[in-house]
Amino acid sequence: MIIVHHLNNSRSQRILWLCEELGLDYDIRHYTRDATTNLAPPELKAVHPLGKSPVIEDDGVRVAESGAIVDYLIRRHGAGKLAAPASKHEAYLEWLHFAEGSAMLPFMLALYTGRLGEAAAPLQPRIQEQIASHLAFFDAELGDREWLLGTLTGADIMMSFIAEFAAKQGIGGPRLAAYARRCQARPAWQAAAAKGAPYLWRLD
Ligand SMILES: N[C@@H](CCC(=O)N[C@@H](CS)C(=O)NCC(=O)O)C(=O)O
Repeated sequence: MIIVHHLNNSRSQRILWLCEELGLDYDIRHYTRDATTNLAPPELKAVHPLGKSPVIEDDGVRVAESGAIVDYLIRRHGAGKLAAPASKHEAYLEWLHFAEGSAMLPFMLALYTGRLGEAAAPLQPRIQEQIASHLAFFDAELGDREWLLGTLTGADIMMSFIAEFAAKQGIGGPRLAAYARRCQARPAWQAAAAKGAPYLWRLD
C-alpha cells in the first residue's frame, strides 16, 4: 500500500491528484500546519529528517521531493499513464525539475523577504522580475496547448502548483489561469481536493 504523507495547504496536494489520476490504491496520513507558525508539525520529522511534505512510502521505499515522487509513481505504478512519450523525455525531465528547482525559488524569496518589509525593498525588483520571467517562459511554452507536452503528463502535475499559485495572486496572465482551472476541473483533481482539504490555492 502506498502511503502519502500529506500536509494541508501544501504542494503535496498535487501528489494526491496524481494518485487519483493513476487510480492508485493509497492511504493518506494527514498533518496540519501550526496555526501560529504555519510550519509542519514535528511528527513529520519522524517520516523524513527535513520534516516536510510530500513524502511517500511504498513497500519499504521512501521517496521525498515532489518531482522524484511524480517520477517514481508514474514509472513504478503508472502502467503508461501520464508518462511522456520517449521523444519528449528531456522536455518532461526539464519540467519536473523546473517546477521546484527554478520556478518556486523567486516565489519563496518573495514570501520570506515580504516579512522584512522596507528592509527588503532593494531586493524586490529582482525578485519580481524573476517571478515574471519564469511565468512568461511557462506561458510561452504552454502556448495554446491544453497540456505542456500535448497530453496530460507528470509535467503538468508538477507545474499545476505554479499555475495555481500565480492565478490565486492574479498574475501570470489568462492562459496560465485557464490552465490552472483546467487542472482543477479534472474529476481526479476534485477527488484529491476532497481528500486533502483544506487547500488554499483552490480557484473556485
Ligand atoms: N521541494 C520540495 C518542497 C517541500 C516543502 O517545502 N514542502 C512544504 C509544503 S509546500 C512544507 O512541508 N513546509 C512545512 C515546513 O517547512 O515546516 C518538494 O517539492 O517536495
